[in-house]
Amino acid sequence: MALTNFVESWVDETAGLTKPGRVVWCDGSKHEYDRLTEQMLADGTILSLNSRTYPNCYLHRSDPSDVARTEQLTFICTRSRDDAGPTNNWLAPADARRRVGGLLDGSMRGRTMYVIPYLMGPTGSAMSRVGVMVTDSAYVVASMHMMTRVGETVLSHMRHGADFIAGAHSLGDLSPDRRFIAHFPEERLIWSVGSGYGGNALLGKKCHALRLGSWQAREEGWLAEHMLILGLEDPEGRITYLAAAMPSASGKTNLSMLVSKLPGYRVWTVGDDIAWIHVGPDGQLRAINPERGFFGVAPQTSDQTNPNAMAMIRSNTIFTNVAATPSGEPWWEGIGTPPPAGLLDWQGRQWAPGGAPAAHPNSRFTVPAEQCPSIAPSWEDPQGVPISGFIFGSRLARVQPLVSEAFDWDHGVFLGSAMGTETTAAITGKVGVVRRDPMAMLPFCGYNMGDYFGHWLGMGARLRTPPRIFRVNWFRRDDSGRFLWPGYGDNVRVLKWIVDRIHGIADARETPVGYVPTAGALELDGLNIAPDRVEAALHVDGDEWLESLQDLSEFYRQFGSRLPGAVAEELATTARRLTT
Ligand code: OXD
Ligand code: MN
Repeated sequence: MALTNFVESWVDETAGLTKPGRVVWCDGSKHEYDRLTEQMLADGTILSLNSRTYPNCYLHRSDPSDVARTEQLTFICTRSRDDAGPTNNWLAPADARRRVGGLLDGSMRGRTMYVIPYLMGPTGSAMSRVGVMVTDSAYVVASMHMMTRVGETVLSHMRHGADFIAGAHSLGDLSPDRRFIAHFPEERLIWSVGSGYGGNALLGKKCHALRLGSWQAREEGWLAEHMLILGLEDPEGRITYLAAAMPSASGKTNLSMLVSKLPGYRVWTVGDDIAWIHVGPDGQLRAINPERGFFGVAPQTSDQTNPNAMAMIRSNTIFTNVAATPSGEPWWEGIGTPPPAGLLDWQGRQWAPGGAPAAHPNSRFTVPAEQCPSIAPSWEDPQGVPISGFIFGSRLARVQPLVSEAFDWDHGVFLGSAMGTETTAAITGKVGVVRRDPMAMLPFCGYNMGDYFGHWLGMGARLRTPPRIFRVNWFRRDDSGRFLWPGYGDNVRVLKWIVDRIHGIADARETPVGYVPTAGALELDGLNIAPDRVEAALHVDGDEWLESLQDLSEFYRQFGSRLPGAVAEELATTARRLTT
């Protein structure tokens, strides 16, 4: 297939800027992947793991200063600052071109520039979108092979010659002082320099599928969300699909691959991180997973918390920043086996108990989705899967009950916009601080978040039957700091209530913040939990809520006139319900 002129001329222009020693077009083949791994083994970018117990698995140790997304160095570069909105870092496009362009200028001298044509979404789907990325990192190319569909043939999905997101990535000198991740939504362009780490460097993921994706979704009338997609199969064999937004490192991967503790129920995985959701011709929402692999957080992944993930990462996996045992196996905190003598930490140093964690808290595995034992047969359906419910989940010790259901679409959008969460290791900064993270999109919404709430409200109006919207919080604690709910495989009990509500067969009581399960409505058979703990997990505390609404109205204030009236109205109504 002939390449479009637009793609060729953008690649030429970028090579003119970065001045690589040579240019290689990637075809996405196994042969190419094998060649890249050989080369990376030879130059030390990756190390082999135990080829008997972890065949075709490798360990990559990143630069120690390059271990997480760097939100403070991530910019949305729109002509008008207001279009990026108060929750994004903003640079004027001309300034960004000067500053980031200065770093990209000659950054690939003596290096290979790989050109990666890639597809986000299943082959043959009208919902899939094309990207063309260049990079000087072989590790990024190998990771893109797993996370996206790579090869020139994907260009046939373009609707016209310029219908692609262009992304230039260079490792630069890896210095955090010369690191930028700049998005130019008006030009459908991403420039990333100075980091080789996942979300900063695998441009298909957060930069394309979420930041530019959300911009494009608003223009074209769909949703690009930080959501897993799962199907819950019930004992009658019916599968109900749900999409769930949760902040980074808050258990999305575990939930999407959950092994049910309830007989007769089964979770099917469609995606673990991102959902692109369109309105079908019949007024039904349909979702695809734009990714092709999983880039999951390793620590605390075990046979107890996520047996499916443990099974899928036994082959063809790249581990990043995990610890390594003397027999060449990956190890991390919470893997379920004690640290063996002779363990090497994530930087390759001898590890001793009592010190810093052996694996970096944000260490990862990158693996093809098809290796997941619970992957849904429908996961690559070009039509997507029908979405019957949305879940917004956050990590909060207080306030938010285990599960609640919104009164209607607008109330659900309000509850999503009100999400607060305790921060985790997936971003650089403080861990465990509560921050507002509407719909888990704070770091990923590529435009003014006030407009984003408006876009959500507008989508509801286009739907024949808008999906029900739920809030969940697996992380509520008692006064002594112990989790009230066991979580993991037992979360299927909450999913069952959600699906039963959707099908009109589960009981709920009304509270000022939504419907919560009545005593007895959650299936607790086989779970050894005191009734007062379940009650505490479901409790709605008026004072805690009023306090949190105060903080929320502060958060909303920054959006000024871009905050939709309906959202402000929901806040006022909730406060009224809580005080009367
Ligand atoms: C991720 C993240 O890597 O959200 O998925 O940080
Ligand atoms: Mn994520």
